[in-house]
Amino acid sequence: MATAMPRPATPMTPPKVVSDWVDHVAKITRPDRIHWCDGSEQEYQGLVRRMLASGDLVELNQQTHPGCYLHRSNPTDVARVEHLTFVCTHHSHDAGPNNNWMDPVDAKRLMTDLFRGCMKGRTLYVVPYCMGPIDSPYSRCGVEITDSAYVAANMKLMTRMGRAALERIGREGRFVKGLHSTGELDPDRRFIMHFPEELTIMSYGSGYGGNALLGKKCHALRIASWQARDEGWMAEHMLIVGIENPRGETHYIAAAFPSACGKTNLAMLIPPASMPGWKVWTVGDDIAWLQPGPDGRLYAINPEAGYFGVVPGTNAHTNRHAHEMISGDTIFTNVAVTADNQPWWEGLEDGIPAVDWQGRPYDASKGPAAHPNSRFTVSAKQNPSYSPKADAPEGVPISAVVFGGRRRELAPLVYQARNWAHGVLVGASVASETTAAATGKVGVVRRDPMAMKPFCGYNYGDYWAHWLSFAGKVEHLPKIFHVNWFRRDADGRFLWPGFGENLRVLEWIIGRCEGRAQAIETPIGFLPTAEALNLDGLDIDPATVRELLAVRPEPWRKELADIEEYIDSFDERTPRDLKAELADVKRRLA
Ligand code: OXD
Ligand code: MN
Repeated sequence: MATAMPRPATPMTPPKVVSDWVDHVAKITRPDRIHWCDGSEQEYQGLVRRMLASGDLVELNQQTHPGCYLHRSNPTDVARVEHLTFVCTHHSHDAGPNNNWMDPVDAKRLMTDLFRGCMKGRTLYVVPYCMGPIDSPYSRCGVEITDSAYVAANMKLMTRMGRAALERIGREGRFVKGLHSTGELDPDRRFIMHFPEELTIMSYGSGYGGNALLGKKCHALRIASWQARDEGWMAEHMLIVGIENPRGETHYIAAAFPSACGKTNLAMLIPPASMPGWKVWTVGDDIAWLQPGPDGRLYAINPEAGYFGVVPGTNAHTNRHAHEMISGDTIFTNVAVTADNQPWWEGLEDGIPAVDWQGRPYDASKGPAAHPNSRFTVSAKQNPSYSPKADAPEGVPISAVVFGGRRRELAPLVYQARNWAHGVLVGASVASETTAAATGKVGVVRRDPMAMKPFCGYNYGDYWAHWLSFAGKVEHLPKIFHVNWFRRDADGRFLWPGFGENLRVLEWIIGRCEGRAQAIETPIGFLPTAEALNLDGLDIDPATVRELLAVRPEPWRKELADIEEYIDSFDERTPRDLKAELADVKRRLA
C-alpha cells in the first residue's frame, strides 16, 4: 500500500530524511491516504469541513462565534496521562525517579505492535512544524505524523506549521520525529513514549492536547529539555510576559507555575484601573526556551504560536483578552453549549447551558456542564496583548524568573531568592495542589520542581545541576522570585484578590531587578515590607497584608525537612551545591 501511495498532495518537495521516514511509518500503519500539510488557510478550512462531516467537530453559533467549533472528546480521554507517559533512555538513571521509564527496545516493540495497521481506512497527516519563530536560531523543528484531523488542525493553530518548517528541516536535516495515532482511544492501549536520545516521540491511544499535539509537552518540554541540556540552553514550563511601566520601559518576566494555576491569566493580565499607564504584553503563556544572549543576558522565545488554554473561569473580568480572543476562530474542546449553540462553561457570566460537554441534556446532578479541563485552541495573534516581540528571532531579555504554586498555606505572597543558586533551590522546592489538567486526584499538594514534574525529560538531579551551571555562564542572570496567589484564610477565602492586582507584585519584582524596591531579609529570602508593595486603590486590610507576608519558622522548618527528603530521593545525582543551599536555609531558620 505505502509504495502505491500518492506522493505529497501539494507541490512541496519534502526532504528525503522526512519522506523516507513517512514511507517507513506508512508501511507499518497502512493508511488509505497521505496528506502533507502545507499550513495554508485553505487547508485548515478543508480539515474543518472534513471534521464537520465526520462529526469530530460541531459548528457553534456562527453569528455570535464566527469560525468557532466544538470537539467532544472521548469521555475517558480528557487530560494528560502521567502514569502512561514514559521516558525511554538506555540507562534508567538518565530518565530519573521523576519519570516512568521503559527500556527503549521494549518500548519500541510495544509501540510498533500498537501502530501496526492502525491507520487502515484513515488519512495519515504529515505535519511539519517549527517551534519558535521560523527564522530564529533558537527555534527547533519537528514533524508529527498523525491520523487525526483534529490534531492537524490544532497544530496549525499552535505551531508555525507547514511549508516553511519543511524547508527549514531540509536545510538543517535534523528534526524531532513524532508519531501519533488515536488508535482505539482505549485507556488500556494508551502510551506516550519519549526517546530523547533519538529525538523521537511515539504516542498512541489518546487525542487529548498534551498527549497528542506532540509539538507542545512532548517536544517543546520533554525532548527539548534533554536537547537543551546537551546544547547549553533551557526548555521550561514558563509563560513570558512583558511589563511596560508608565515611563514606557518594558521588563520581561518568565514565570513557571504548574498546569492550570493561572499562567495564561498572568500572561494576559489587565492592569487595574488604579495603575494607569501600565501595559502588559504576552510573549507566551506556557513554554519558554531560554538561551544565553550575546550581551550576557538570558533571552527567551516562546516556541508556540497559539494557546491551548483552560476554559472554565475565563470571563471578561478574570481574563478580558482571552475572553475576547476566543469569541472567533477558536476550537473548543469539551465545553457545554447553550440552547442557541453558543459555547458555555462554568465561570462565564451569561448564558445557560443546555447540553453538557458529553453532548447530554445538561443536568446539574451529573456534574459540571463543561469539563473542568475543557480547553480552547486559538492562534496567539488573536490576543489583543500579543507582544510585537513575540516573533523576534532574538527573543526577549529576561529580568526575572518567577516560580509559584497553588498553596493554601505557608508560602507568602512573594519573596526573592538571595542569588541564583538559592533561586534554583526555590524552584526545586515548588509544590502545588494538583489540578484537572492531568488525570488523578485534584487538590493534593505534590512537589513539582520548576513546575516541570510532568515534563522534565531527564533526571531531576541532572536538571538542577544544569540550572546551577548557568551561574558560571551568564553574566547578567535574571533575579529569581517565588509567588503564591492562592493563600486562604481559615474559612477557605482567598487572602489576595489575584488576577489584574497581581501587577502590584510584579511591580515590586521589577523594582527589585532595578535595585529600587525595599525588602527585608528573612530566612527564606527577601520579602517586601508592606510599604514597599503598591497597594494604592486596593481594598485590603493591613492584617491581611501582614498575613500574606508572614514567614513563620516552625512550619518552614517542616517544609524544609520535606524538601530535603524529596531532593535527596534523586541519590547521587542531586547536586552538592543544591544541598548546601538547603543546609544554609535550614541554618537560617534554626
Ligand atoms: C497544559 C498543561 O496543557 O500544563 O499546558 O497541562
Ligand atoms: Mn502547561
